[in-house]
Amino acid sequence: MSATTLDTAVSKRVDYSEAENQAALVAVKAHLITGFLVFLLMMLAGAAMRAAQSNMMPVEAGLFYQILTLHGVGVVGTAGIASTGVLWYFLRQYVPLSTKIFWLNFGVFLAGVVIILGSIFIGKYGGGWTFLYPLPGISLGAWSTGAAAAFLLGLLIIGTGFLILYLDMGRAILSQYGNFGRALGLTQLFGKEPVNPYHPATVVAGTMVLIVNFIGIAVGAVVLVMMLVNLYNPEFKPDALLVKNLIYFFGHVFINATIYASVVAVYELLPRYTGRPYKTSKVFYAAWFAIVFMVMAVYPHHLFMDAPMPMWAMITAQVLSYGSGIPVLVVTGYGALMLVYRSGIQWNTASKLLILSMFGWAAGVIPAIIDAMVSVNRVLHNTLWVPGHFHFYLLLGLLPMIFGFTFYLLNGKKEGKTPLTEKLGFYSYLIGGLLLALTFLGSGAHSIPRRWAVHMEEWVPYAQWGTLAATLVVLGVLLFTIRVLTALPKAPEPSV
Ligand code: HEM
Ligand SMILES: [Cu+2]
Repeated sequence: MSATTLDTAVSKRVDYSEAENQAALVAVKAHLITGFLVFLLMMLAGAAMRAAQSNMMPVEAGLFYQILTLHGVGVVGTAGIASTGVLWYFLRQYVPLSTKIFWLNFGVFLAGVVIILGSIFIGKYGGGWTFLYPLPGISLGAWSTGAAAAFLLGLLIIGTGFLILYLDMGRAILSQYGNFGRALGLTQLFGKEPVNPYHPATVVAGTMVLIVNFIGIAVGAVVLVMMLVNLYNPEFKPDALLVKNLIYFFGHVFINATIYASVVAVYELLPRYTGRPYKTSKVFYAAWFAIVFMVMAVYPHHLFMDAPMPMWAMITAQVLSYGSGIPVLVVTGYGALMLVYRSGIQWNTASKLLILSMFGWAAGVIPAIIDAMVSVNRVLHNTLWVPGHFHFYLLLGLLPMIFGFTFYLLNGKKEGKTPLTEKLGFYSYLIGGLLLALTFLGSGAHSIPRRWAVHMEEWVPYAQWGTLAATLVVLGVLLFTIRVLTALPKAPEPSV
């Protein structure tokens, strides 16, 4: 297919002025640069934890839990803001989005981050990013009620920013497509409209993300408020199991939505590197429709150890967990392979990262599915197997999508010579990322618990390998970040 048909094949686009496009580009770059800087810092925090567990660096236990809290909340929040940058950049080409509101969410996010940093470093809050009730309120003196409240408040503020952004996305999608069903491609799926293979995949993904994350964050806001009330009014005691359900519903949906938001980089960019359009189809719509429900229904896999949970919820979660992620993963992976197969794809840092993301996502789901079996979960729950599976698909699946998009903005489509910083960065990141995930999985297989500040003598070798892996990842991201800081701000917008 020639470039011109590829251009016209893309469904109708919103007309913005040149100034509007420039302003939007600046805002997207701000999201990405923030992403790189914070990811780098959080990875240093991760490396510090591994170094502490391997006795290479003395870290007092209380501080370890502050770092753990910082790392968890930091990477998840950054994944949220950076993946929003990716999705927003492409979605605004199809529906009229407000750059002001995009900035507003960014500003609110930073304000929330400052409050959370204060709670951790000044207030010494170390109750984990999952703020499990009643832990924030019973620190036994490690941190004050105010510190816990600041942490919860910071999260609440960040969530509010996202809700506002999603309202704008919802408004824009409705103004263009009339209802979310049409935007998701359901009218085509159910035969009410003829199938249009050029219905943008980004609109489908964006609508799915908007629906699930809006619900997820709203639930998060409810539980955060419940816990804030409890902190200052201890007679108000919410049901602990209910609170855990609400928290994990929110956390599970939020982190999953970052992948579903970032994957639009694959849909949008692989066609540009292979010269073939990405066509949507009934199978594609069906997969995304299914995932709207599945991503919300499987969260009880975080509660397999909670005996009072109703049996039906456990069984549903187990069965759906096998399949959750699979529909979109298969459709996306297969679609990506078909695009790449004998296409003479242009290899550069961006396309390499995007292909890596397909591998990392697919491979990382396997240990997750294993852990979603109740019988296996009894053994692996709370071991390092769990960080093993999620570091796998976050480091090698999610981040490569975000990084790949950044290098597309930075280098455009052209082949040219790849700078050494990018080449070295890529391999250091790849090897380090694999080793990091595998040492976590190996540790889990040997029943080494997660979230332990101090490791027993016989666990130390794993932590040492983990520290080496962390160093490689940090080095890779450092090289990437240097390249991004020096070249991204002035990079012109790539033409399609
Ligand atoms: C150099 C890169 C990284 C290193 C060395 C690293 C290391 C660690 C370590 C040591 C832990 C605690 C494990 C334990 O329970 O003992 C951890 C937890 C975690 N990491 Fe990372 N990590 C890295 C990157 C990332 C990234 C990029 C993400 C997400 C995008 C991420 C998400 C998480 C999450 C969600 C937790 C769980 C926190 C908790 O248990 O409360 N990590 N990481
Ligand atoms: Cu989950």
